[in-house]
Amino acid sequence: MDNTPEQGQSISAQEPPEELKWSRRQFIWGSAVLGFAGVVAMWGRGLISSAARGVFGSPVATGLIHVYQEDFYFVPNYMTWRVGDKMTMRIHNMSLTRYHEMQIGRDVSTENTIFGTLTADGFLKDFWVGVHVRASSPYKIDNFVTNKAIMTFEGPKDLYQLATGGAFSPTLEPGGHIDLSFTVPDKPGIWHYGCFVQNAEHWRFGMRGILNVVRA
Ligand SMILES: [Cu+2]
Repeated sequence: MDNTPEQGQSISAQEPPEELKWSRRQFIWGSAVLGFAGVVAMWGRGLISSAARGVFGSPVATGLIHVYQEDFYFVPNYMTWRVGDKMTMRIHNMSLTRYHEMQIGRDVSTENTIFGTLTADGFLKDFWVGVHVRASSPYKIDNFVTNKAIMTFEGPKDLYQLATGGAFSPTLEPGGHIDLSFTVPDKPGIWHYGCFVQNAEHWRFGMRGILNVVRA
């Protein structure tokens, strides 16, 4: 019985070493830090960022922004713009083989075919109507429908391959790009952007995005 602790000296009754004595406050702060680290780690995986985006919206894009067209998606596929911000949107067609366009609007047009009702050639409601847009740095433009935007063009106008019909939309050849400078109009709410090239196949393949326009 030599190993039995004497009364008053049992292990459980001993004071823990000083460094193990976490106060309640330390515990709460420690948990908060660990929780925050977890959130940051998950943010990297996009889980929290997409959840937060659903609640708070994506970070506001302003100044010079880049939109990349790929086969068949946009990067980014979600943007938030703030009314009154001055923006230059540089659209790049990154495809090596495909033409791509970018319309922004609401209400996709449809047509009835023997295959049923199909997406037609674009949006019925054009975001760019009445917006002052300055176009510049045109390169490898297939055609550019400006619809009812109020346009100014930098450089020789024939480089823009101006065309008519449908919503505002530059269509870029593979490797092409264009800059569009504008002040975000007071048209708040959710808008959509998309590419309707090849009988709207690109749109159906998922070449689309969401634009959230917020008031300052
Ligand atoms: Cu496309």
